[in-house]
Amino acid sequence: MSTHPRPINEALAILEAKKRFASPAQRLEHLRWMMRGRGLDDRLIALYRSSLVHGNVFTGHGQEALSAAIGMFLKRPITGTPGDVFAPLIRDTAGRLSFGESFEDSFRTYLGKRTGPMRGRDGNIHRGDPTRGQLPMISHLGAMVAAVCGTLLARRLRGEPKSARTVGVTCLGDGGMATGAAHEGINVMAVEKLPMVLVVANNQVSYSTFNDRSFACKDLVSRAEAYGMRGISIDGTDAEECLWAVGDAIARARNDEGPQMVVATLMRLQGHGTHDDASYVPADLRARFPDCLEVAPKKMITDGVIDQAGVDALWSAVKEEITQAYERIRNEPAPDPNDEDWTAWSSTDLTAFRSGSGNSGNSGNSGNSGATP
Ligand SMILES: Cc1ncc(C[n+]2csc(CCOP(=O)(O)OP(=O)(O)O)c2C)c(N)n1
Ligand SMILES: [Mg+2]
Repeated sequence: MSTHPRPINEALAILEAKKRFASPAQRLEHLRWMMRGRGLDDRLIALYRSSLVHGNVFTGHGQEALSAAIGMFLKRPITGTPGDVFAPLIRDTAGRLSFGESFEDSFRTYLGKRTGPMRGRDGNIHRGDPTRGQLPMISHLGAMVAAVCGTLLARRLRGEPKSARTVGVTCLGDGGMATGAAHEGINVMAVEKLPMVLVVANNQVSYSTFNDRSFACKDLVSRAEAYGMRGISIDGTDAEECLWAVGDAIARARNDEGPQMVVATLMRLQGHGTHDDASYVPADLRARFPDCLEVAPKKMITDGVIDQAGVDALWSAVKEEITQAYERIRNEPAPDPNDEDWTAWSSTDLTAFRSGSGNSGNSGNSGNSGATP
């Protein structure tokens, strides 16, 4: 059920979007990505409780339907073409997977393996791989809007042809929508008419701050018009609705219909992170929101898309995939300081400049020795 009543022309557009983006086959694929996201999050929590994870674990429980849909409609880069750009947030386990991140690379990062995309050097949730179109998260609170805008603007300035139009997507929470960084980024996105989609997950809480202390408008989607972009408000617990709304928004952005905002109403089903038991969330608020991973299979069974045995088989297959991925990487090596080429600066030239030596400052494999100011 949507939070906004829809006029007849919008209702017709929805029927069309359902056909294009929420076919039975797409709903099945979507369910699988949702399960993969939930399955990986649950496994990461178990590893965290076994003290095997470096850092904290933040999960996307309750947001899988929204997040999984994103990667399904983005084009992954293939050799010679850049592909779309996705800047996921801490709740986007499902979307990261559906956009092509492997279980192995997730596990590698959480376990601090040198074989992972961040080479065991960075916080687990800040992982990314720009060569695959996935930007490493700078912050959950608005910074990624500008990062995606910058990527798309750079492509425009380099003369990206319309026939090869790439799209950028990032996400924001209800709390993130109140930051200055988010406002600046969204304004650039609108003013520059970038082929970009902002997916807002209003999960009712910003850590322990509830909606009534985060914003005063009725629905965050009303901001879309103020910025000058198309916006749609959806029920983020309804998988089918997430599928067609996200698919449609990405297609419109790709089709030069300008920037898009999708605001999904849902509930964060766990604490802010594994360290937080969310005991401050009132039971009546929690009770208003179903779990998308319980609703979706039921609705798909009613619609004749799958039966219960099929749902059970999907869960077993997903859990097995995750176990096998973990087994494949669990004994991979951690970083070895003797083999690392750490410097305090990202550019060795800058290191030389700062150290005053004036020539190559990279000391090869000897860590920071001699280069640290
Ligand atoms: C400037 C800043 N302040 C505070 C934090 C800590 N922090 C990280 S996420 C978060 C809450 C974000 O809420 P919301 O945007 O609604 O996203 P959600 O966690 O609900 O997905 C806070 C307070 C931070 N990372 N940066
Ligand atoms: Mg929130």
